[in-house]
Amino acid sequence: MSIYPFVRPQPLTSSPAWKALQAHQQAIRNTSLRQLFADDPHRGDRLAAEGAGLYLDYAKNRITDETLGLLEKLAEQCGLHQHVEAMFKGKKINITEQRAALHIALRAAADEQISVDGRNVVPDVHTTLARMAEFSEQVRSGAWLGYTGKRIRNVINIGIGGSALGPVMAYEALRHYSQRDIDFRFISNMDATDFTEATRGLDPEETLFIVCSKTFVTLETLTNARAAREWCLNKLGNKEALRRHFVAISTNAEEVSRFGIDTAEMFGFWDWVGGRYSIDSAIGLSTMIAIGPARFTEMLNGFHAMDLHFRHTPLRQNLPALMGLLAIWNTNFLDARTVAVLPYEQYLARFPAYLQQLTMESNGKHVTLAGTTVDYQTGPIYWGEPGTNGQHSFYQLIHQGTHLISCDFIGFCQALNPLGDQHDELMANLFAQTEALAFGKTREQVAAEGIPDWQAPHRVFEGNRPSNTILAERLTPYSLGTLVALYEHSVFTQGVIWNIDSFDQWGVELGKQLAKRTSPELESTDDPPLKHDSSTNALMRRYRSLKKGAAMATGYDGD
Ligand code: G6Q
Repeated sequence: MSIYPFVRPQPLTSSPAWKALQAHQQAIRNTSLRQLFADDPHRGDRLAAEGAGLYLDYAKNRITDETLGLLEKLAEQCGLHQHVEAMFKGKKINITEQRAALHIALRAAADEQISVDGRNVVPDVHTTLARMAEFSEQVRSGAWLGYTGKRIRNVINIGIGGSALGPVMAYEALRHYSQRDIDFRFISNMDATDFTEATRGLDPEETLFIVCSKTFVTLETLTNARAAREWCLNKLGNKEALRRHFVAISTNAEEVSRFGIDTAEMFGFWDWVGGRYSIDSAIGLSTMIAIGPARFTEMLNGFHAMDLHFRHTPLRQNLPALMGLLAIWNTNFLDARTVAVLPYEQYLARFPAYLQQLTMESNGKHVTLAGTTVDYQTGPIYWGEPGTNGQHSFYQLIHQGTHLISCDFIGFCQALNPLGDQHDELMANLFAQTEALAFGKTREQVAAEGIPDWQAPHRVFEGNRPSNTILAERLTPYSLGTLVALYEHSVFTQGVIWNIDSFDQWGVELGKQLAKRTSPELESTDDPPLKHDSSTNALMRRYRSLKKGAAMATGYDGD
C-alpha cells in the first residue's frame, strides 16, 4: 500500500511539462528583460497580482506569457491543487513523520472544522489562544507579579530553531506596536554568552522566562532553561518562587513537569505544527505579550487571509503559487541557486534569517517522497539583509558578479517612523535597484556618460537579473501575517513540484544526535581515546589541550 496518495506517473524531469519548459528556456534564452519590456508597454501592469493586501510585481522575471502557461501546466501535472486541498483538510502530507502539516488551523476561524484523525482541532486552538490572551493581559497589565510582588519588566524567550526564530522575528517586526515598559529578550544558543548577555543587568524578581520547546528534550533549550532556573534561585532562593517566573510551551507535558514546571503553567500545541510553522501557536506567546492579544489576532487574520487566497485564487492571480513557480523557473531552468530577500524596512531585519529556516529546512531535501534521489536542484539558498545596508556590501555581486541571483524586494508605502523625506528616499532606492538589476547599463549609455573606453567594460551592467517586488501599505501585524503566509505557501508550492517532503527535518535531528555523542569526550578530564576520523581527532585533541592552557592562564579550576 502506498503511504502517499499522490503517486506521480513519471519522474519530474521526464514529465511533458518539464520537457516543454526546458525547450522553451532554450528558445527564449537570448531574450532580455529590456526587450520584453520594450515589446509590451503594459507588461508591468499585466505581470502583477494582488491578494490579502499584498501587491506582487513579477514582471521583472525572465518570463513570457508562454512561460507562465507552461508553469501552470507543470503545477497541474504535479497536482498542486490536490496537494493544497490535502494540506487544508489535515491529510498526513508530512509522510516521513506520518503527520499532518496543519499550521493553517492555527489561524482558522473558531467556527471552522478541520479534523485530524477524526477530531476537529479548531476548538483546541481557540482554547489555547484564549488562555494565552488571559495570561498575556495579566503580564501586560501588571496583574501577574513575580514571587516577591514586583511587576514583570523582562520577558525572556528560551528556545531554538523553530522555537526561537519566529518569536524573535515577529517581536522585531512588530516592535513598533509593542508594550515598551517590558523588555523582550531571546536566548537560543548553546554558547553561554547568549544567556549571560541576555540576563545581564536584569533582576530575577522582575523576569519571566518562557521556555519554548515542542519536544522539551532539546539540549540547548534545556541547558539554557536550567541556567535560568539557577539564576532565579540564586536570587529568590525558593523553588516555589519559580512558578511566578517560568512558563513552558510544549507538546510534551511529561518532560515539562520532569523539568520542574507545573503543567498548569504550560501552554500546549500539537504534533501537526512543525517548529518552523509554529509562530501562530503558543510559541508566539512572547509576541502576544509584546503586542497584546488584539493585535496578535490581527496577525492571525493576516495569515488566514493569505491562506484563503492561496486555497481559492486561480493560479495566475495566486501570489504564493506564482512565487513558488517562479522560484522553480529561476532555480531549475535559469540555474539561479540563491534568492536574496531584501526588505526595505528596518523592523524586518530578522526576516531573512527567519525565511532561511522556513525555506531551507523545508526544501533542503535530495530524495522524492518515494525515496528516489532527485536529478534536479531543490531548495535554493535564501539570504539577505535589510535595504539599504546591503546596497553598500553584497549588491555589487548581484549586479556584476557571475552568479545569477534572484531577488525578492519587500517594501511598504507608509513609514512607521516618518522622518523628513527619508521614507521616499528609502523606497526610491528599492525601485531604482529593481530597475538597475533588470535593465542594467549598456556600453552605449556608458560611452554617452563620457566614460573612457578602457574603463567601459567595468562600468557596463548586463542587467537581466530577475526580481520580485512585494509591496504593502504599511507594516502591521496583519500585513506581517500575510507576508509570512505568502512564503509558507510559496515554499509548499515548490515542495509539491519537486515532489519532496517539505515538513520533515532529518538533517536537524542528525545534529542533535551528533552533539550528544561528541560532548562527553570534550567534557571528560581524563582525556578518553578519540575514535573519530583523523581530522576530527586532531581538532579535538588541540581543543582539549588549549582548553587546559586557558584554565591555567585564567585560574579556571575545571568545575
Ligand atoms: C523546525 C525544526 C527545528 C526545531 C528546533 C527546536 O521546524 O524542527 O528547528 O524547531 O530543533 O526543537 P524543539 O522545539 O523541540 O525544542
